[in-house]
Amino acid sequence: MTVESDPRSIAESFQVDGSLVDCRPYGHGHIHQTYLTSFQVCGRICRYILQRINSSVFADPPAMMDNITRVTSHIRHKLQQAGCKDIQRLALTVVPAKDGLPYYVDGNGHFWRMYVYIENAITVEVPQDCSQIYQAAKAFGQFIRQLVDLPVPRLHQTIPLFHDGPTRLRQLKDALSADRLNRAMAAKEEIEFILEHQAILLWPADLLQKGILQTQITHNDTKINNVLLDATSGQGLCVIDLDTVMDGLWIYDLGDILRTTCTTACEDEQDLTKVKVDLERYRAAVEGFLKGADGMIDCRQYQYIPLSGRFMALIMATRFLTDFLAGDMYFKVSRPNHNLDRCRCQCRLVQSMLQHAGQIEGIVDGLGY
Ligand code: ADP
Ligand code: GN1
Ligand code: MG
Repeated sequence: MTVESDPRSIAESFQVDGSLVDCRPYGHGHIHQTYLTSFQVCGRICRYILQRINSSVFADPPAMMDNITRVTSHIRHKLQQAGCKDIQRLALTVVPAKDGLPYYVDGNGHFWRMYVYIENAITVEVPQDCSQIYQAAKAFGQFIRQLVDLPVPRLHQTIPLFHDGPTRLRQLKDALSADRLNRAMAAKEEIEFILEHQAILLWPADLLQKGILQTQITHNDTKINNVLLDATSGQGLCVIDLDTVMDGLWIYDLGDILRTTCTTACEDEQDLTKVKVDLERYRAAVEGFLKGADGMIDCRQYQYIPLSGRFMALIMATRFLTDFLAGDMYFKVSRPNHNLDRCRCQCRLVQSMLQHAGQIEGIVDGLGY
């Protein structure tokens, strides 16, 4: 039996000064094991985020860390050129391991990494108001703009076909035909809903193939808790969780921030009556993202904005359902049927987006282009 590595001793394998005084689980991410660590240095406390990388999800952690190192250096350089102050809080800083690599491999072959903890910042799971939504979406929009001139070579594809609708649909169908745990019965309505609405999943890949949409570097995981907001001013501070930064479509990034902010319900809300689009929230996400992207998105493509939210909500419904059927192997779960609840919630959100399609188009028409 393998003995799990103690995060406290792993923390000391990175280039940090001082002595470790605290190490505790942190955050609500679905993928990695995240810890907040505190070191005492000359009477002062310095904090760092330590993460055990989930290598079932990310097959090549060194390639992923290579992407992250390049992306964070590029952003830092741009901020320096623009004369920004407080750059340590505006871009993630990777702390190298003692051997100089941007990760550490423990005795069990697990990969770990460390970031400087950004102080006086918050992450929200459900935004309290439209201002938080606007600020978060603006930060994600700015992020894709900052990366438009990242020098070659292309970033590694850390998860191939990550947002490819046809692939996700096929994975669902495979899990459904295997139905290893006899769970399909419990998800009858959701399976029907996704299959009935599968055209929503196929649309982006089709537009990409026709050359109507082009790839650029995108974040690909722009849910609201992947951006830090300044605790004092409320402004968008720093985009985090850079594991999936790679070639993608802007509709993935706008779609995911829309999906996670256009309702007051959490992603795993069990009371489905709470899961509905709030049009003011929707508008705040669209306006923030376009403001941050600052002309990066051709206004002739604004017609795809309504599609973006529907696409990301349905692709997440599909992935949650696939994982439910496969036995909860991918997303962290904390209760029975957790992935099924998440799937239900996303299906309901798609339904509400479709019900409000006219008003959503009105928001897009009002953008003034
Ligand atoms: P996951 O991929 O599992 O979602 P994240 O990288 O998003 O992991 O980290 C989980 C949480 O930890 C984030 O939602 C955020 O609250 C917090 N976090 C991560 N990095 C930092 C950082 N550098 N400074 C402050 N908080 C952070
Ligand atoms: C995962 O890592 P985290 O929790 O920010 C997932 C996203 C999903 C999200 C749903 C690499 O994001 O794609 O949208 O859960 N990340 C990966 O909450 O699969
Ligand atoms: Mg995250």
